[in-house]
Amino acid sequence: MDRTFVMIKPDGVQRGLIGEVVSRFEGKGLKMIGAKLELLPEERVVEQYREHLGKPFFPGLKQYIMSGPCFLMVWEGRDVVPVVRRIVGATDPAEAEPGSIRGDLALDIGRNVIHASDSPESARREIGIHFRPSELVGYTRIDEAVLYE
Ligand code: D4T
Repeated sequence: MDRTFVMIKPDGVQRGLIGEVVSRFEGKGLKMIGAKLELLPEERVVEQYREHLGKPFFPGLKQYIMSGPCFLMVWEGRDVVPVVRRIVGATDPAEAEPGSIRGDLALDIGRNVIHASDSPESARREIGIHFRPSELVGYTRIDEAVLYE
């Protein structure tokens, strides 16, 4: 099964949206195999967003991500990377479709509630930045027998 990395950013945690976000992924049939609430150290924020180093929004982004706890998760399921990106919605909440997390729950690109990996390669890299293998739990969900053909 494919895996992806998802992170509820400090605005989402502060606004009490952890449960709402988790329940959307659970309802879809995806399986959570790792989760933790953490204040991220600077090195991991820089590693996470290394493609944006040097961009004008990077200092503000780093400060915001480090401003409070983030809720980090790993989710598993068929085609989980694109499936989760669609549930999350466009980066700019003003463009995000209603029904998506950002479309329903955010207004500002700089406070867009959630991050999700944009490719299987990014997912592998980001899971490796934030989780040790021992923090990921392999198990069978009771509904898996009816979720997939
Ligand atoms: P993340 O990585 O947070 O899930 O966002 P996306 O994958 O959807 O979008 P991204 O990598 O292009 O942007 C990373 C992060 O930077 C913030 N940002 C982005 C910002 O504050 N101003 C901007 O102009 C852009 C492009 C939002 C998400």
